[in-house]
Amino acid sequence: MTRAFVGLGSNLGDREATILRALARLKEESEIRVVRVSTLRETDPVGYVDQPQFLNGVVELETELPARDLLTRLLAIERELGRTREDGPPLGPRTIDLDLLLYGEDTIAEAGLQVPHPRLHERRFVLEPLAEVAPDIVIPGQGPVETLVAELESPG
Ligand code: PH2
Ligand code: MG
Ligand code: MG
Repeated sequence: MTRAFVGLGSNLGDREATILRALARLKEESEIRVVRVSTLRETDPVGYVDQPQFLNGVVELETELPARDLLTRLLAIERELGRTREDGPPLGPRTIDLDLLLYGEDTIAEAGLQVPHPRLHERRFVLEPLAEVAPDIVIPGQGPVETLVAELESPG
């Protein structure tokens, strides 16, 4: 069993309903256990700022799946819930974004699969909900999540 964390994000359509559907779909997967879900919070868009406010959160999972297979499930759920990648800027609006943030203590750098998520340590919209569900967590190569939250300066 591996403890994994997934970032939840939406800024198109009924954001909360879509995130709740994504969580329901994760619970249906027999190799995935949903352990804990953070509160969902309204956040200002980061990176590409000319887009609607996001709803963001983090879910803690336990899974038997290898990281690559977990990622494949996440991308399939994104597609099921109407996510398309063809149109719009890379950091632009999305109905649902499920980002694999952490997979146990593993560091993975493969095509399409980077764990810890490469921008996790600098994003308030990820670090705060992550610290809420797992205040004890240490991010490989970065340090304790509580320290990273304390070091955040600008919003986002
Ligand atoms: N996701 C992005 C880009 N910018 N900003 C916020 N507030 N929340 C996000 O989830 C987000 C973002 C790319 O995935
Ligand atoms: Mg993503
Ligand atoms: Mg993302």
